[in-house]
Amino acid sequence: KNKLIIALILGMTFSCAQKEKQLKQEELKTSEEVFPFKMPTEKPNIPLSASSERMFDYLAPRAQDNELFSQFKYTQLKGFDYNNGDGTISRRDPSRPIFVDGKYYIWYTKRHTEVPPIGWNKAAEATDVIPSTDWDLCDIWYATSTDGITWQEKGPAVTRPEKPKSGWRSVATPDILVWKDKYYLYYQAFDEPSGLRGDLCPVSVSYSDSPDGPWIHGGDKVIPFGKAGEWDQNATHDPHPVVYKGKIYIYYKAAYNKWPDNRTNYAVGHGLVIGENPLGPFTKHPLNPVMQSGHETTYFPFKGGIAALAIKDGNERETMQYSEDGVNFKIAAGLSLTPTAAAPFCADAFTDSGNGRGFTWGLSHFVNAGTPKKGYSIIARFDCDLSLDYHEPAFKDTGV
Ligand code: AAL
Repeated sequence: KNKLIIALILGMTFSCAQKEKQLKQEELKTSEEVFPFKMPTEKPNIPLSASSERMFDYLAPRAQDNELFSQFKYTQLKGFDYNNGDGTISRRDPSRPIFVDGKYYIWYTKRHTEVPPIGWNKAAEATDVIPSTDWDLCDIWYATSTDGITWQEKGPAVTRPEKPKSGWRSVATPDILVWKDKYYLYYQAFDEPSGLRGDLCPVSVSYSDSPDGPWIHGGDKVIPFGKAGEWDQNATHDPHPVVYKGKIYIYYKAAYNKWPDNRTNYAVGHGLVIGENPLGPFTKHPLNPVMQSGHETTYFPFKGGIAALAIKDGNERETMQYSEDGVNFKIAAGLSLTPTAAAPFCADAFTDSGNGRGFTWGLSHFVNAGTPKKGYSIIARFDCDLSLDYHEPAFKDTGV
């Protein structure tokens, strides 16, 4: 009888062990089937590593299926003269192109000075004709193009007003808004050389009935500084308007502890102001900063929400982010060789379609195209595949 019981116990133990082994093998088999031969589109119900788990947080687990992933290709523009690269002419921080009557229009920071910038650390030596940085002593110029590659520089759009009006030292970093058949240029207005307290500057606005101007001054400090001690207490930069949910959303940048303070605590955040009149007033979003990484602002309608390209600064630099509400952004894709100060051509940036389609090209800038002593910037075109309507496999990460 005892022998029988022992045999039974042994038998049961053996079959349990067998079952466990079989289960483990099945698990393994399932996991092997799922990775890496066939990437699932939805999270499989099996134990996953942290990285595998995370993949399903993106718009698609495979980068090449992710509509907010792309690679970037750059093309030199034709039609801009740079004085043989001697550093006396610079173009940077382009606006997003808009298409009006068969032509693309862009606005940008243009510096044409007798000498190249002497550097922000020597800003005290800057004069009325010697620029400290690349964006000191600048005006806002515009150019048109029929193909986005060859541009015709048309002339100044907004120039520096006389001293002591806001922007007398430099007007720079413009972006455009089209609202109720009128055009609005938002830009930074400097009252001191950059590198001193010049960078602690606010945003001004000018408007026109035509993209060819003339431009009428519409106001200063339209994105007011935060109160003392707040993250945007002394700078509102890179204004970037989008029309969303019937309102004007302007994203902007502020750098914590930028010049002339020491830069050990330097960090960049982006805020959002919302309004219904392009000349203001605008209300700051209570959750500002809405973005804690990135440098120059690039935001665009995508599906029902807003997507953003975060470059250069912060833990999440070189990422594409997406928010369903224009406020709460999450990483949608990691990117590389991202366009600096990117200004995409989005046909729906101001149409409030509720179904943003993305873009396939835009403009960006490259800084210090010259030697450090002849520093200047150039505007270049980038092409990519961030459009829901047009896909070019060459830009996707094919792994080839
Ligand atoms: C840029 C922008 C702003 C800064 C400076 C000129 O690329 O972030 O415009 O003030 O650098």
